[in-house]
Amino acid sequence: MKFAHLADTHLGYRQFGLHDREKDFYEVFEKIIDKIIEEDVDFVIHSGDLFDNSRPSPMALLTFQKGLIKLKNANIPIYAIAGNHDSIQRKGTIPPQVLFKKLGLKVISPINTNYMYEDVFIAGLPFYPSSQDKNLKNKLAELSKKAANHEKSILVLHQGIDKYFNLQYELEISDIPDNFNYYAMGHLHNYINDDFGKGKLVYPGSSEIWKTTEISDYRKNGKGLVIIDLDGSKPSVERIKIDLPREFIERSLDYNDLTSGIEGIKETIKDFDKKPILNLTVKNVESTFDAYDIINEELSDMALMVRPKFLTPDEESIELIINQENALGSVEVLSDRLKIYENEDITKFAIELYALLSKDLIEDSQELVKSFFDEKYVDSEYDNNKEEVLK
Ligand SMILES: [Mn+2]
Repeated sequence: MKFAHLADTHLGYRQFGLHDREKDFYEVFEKIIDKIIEEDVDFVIHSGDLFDNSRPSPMALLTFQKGLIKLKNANIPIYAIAGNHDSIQRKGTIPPQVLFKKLGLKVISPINTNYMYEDVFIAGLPFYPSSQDKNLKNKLAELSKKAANHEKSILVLHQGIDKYFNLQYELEISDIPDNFNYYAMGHLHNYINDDFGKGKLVYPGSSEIWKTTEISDYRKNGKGLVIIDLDGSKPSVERIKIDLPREFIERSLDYNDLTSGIEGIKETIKDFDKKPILNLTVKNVESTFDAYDIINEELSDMALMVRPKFLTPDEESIELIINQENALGSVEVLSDRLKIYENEDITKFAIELYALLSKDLIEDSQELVKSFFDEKYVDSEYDNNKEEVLK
């Protein structure tokens, strides 16, 4: 028996505000679906962050709907959980995944934690924030008990684990029940394939470069999905790389020899099908104005976006300031962006948090976040009545 595992497809994400980047994410998703069908798997697992946010655009929803229908026509069921991006961690809210239940999507939720595919027990939970870690651990213990009755079992989660994710995590590796055969993880955008419990623990990673910090893992492991064969005594995992529609080029240039640096880049990218994103670091800069103009003039037609960073001869970074007179201060920008929530409490909270973080007052910031959360969101009964609405 074979199944495909993917996660963090972030449909609807518009990187750098570019519509072309949004389309890249759709294109990769379509390629993944075609690959899954070609591989003729028995079923599919999506481990969260299917969509980039909890209110996806019609185009993001439609892209998923198309993929889901293709899978359905190929007789391949798909199981999915909500991640931190495509859900709101608040009582009474539902993730967009539930829209597709009638089209056959098997949503794994606190209400419906487990399914059977023939003799395989498939269980999981949506993303739980760290404020809910007790709740999460109790639920994991329940699922572990149920899994004990089955020879083959899969646990689906969208969480950070300390072993792989030491900055922000909700679970330590020892919190994870060890009696499942396969751990279908989501959340970490890099590729991880580890031994754990009775089998394998895998983060397939994001399907596209969601953040430029993912580029080094992408060079090493590619982006894509995994196909798991459950037939042996231990599951075997095959990494399937999916070509990304567009290249990210990272180059260092010397201000004193910009011309030859630029020529080198032009030579590299001249035959690309799609315009690349250029991440450039320009060293020994004397005038950002000058450097910015030259780079833009020479490269902007050949690139989807040029993202330059400027360093002085002492390696200090220089802020590029455009049109200073009309520029908004950071607090104004913040409150402007938060207007969409139409909620003064949120704006006030964000500005206070910004002020604390700007002064590196980490503990005060954590305190502020915690009290805001406790005050606004009821902790108990967190996952009761999610989805009740749609029953
Ligand atoms: Mn994600």
